[in-house]
Amino acid sequence: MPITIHSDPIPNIPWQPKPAGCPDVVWRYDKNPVIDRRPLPQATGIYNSAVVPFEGKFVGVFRTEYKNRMPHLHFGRSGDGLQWQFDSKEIEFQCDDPEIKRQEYGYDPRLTRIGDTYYITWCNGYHGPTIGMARTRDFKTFEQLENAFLPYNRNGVLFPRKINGNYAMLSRPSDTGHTPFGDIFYSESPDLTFWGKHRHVMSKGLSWWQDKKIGAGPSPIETSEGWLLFYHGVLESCNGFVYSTGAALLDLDEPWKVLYRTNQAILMPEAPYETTGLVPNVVFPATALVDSATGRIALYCGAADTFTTLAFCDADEVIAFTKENSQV
Ligand code: BMA
Repeated sequence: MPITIHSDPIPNIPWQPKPAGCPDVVWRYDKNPVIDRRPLPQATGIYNSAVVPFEGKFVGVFRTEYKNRMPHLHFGRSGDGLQWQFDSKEIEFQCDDPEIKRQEYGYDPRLTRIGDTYYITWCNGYHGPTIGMARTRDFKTFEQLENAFLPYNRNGVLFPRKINGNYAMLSRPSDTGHTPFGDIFYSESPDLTFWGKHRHVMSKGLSWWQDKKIGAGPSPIETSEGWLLFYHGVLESCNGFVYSTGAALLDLDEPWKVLYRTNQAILMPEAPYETTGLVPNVVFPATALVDSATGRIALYCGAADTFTTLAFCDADEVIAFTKENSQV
């Protein structure tokens, strides 16, 4: 039975076919990095960022790291998803409540469209990292909402539709530091303010590439085979953490049930821009654009906490690979 993908087509999705002889299910853009070092005068790099199609072009919310090494969220736009222009000032969120607006830093944004509204979730500094939320319809004004969870939490990722009548989000409870642990959990909310019905989705472990911690990547993609989730898995070596990418399929109605999960990384730090940078050996998927008409998927990844890169895969192939090479 052919796989169906429940989202809009993106006819101008950035894309390159798989190179002949490539043995992998995910392959890299041959002109990486898409966003190089020093993309703004005050920035060391832009990485781990969120892109969506908008009015026939592309826009995004970008983790922009300044020379004091503090991360801020900047807006950017692109005609083709490859050449980007960034606002030089960080996004100014609208909110009357100073307690909500408090943002010591913001990083690792994700963008999720639900209906005609685009939601940003990010790691928000509120007495430690937690999940910040904002929404926009036009990418001109951004309304900040309540932080979703108590500190400490990271990798908050919304599902692109309500589930069981509620908004749904994955997240990864953490600590204030570099968190030497971490599993993915699921939560629901009727109103994006009060979150509950917390469920465990999946744990770190099973094999070494994801032995230290895991975290959701881009918003899950709704397919006839389940929610396709790309996630990062972290190994701790004698030289520090190594961030790779895996894939999983979650049950459509009860997404805390994992149907399949890759028993190996489908993308690991190998290219020079992934192994060399401010934090070596990091490939961190934060956006998955999918063209439902062709099954083409473009993954925007942060690389070495310095660059933004593109990798590609095909929905049919990555789903088949996940099923055939699964360990749950
Ligand atoms: C995590 C986050 C990510 C980063 C990674 C590797 O804790 O800060 O944004 O890519 O570490 O440094």
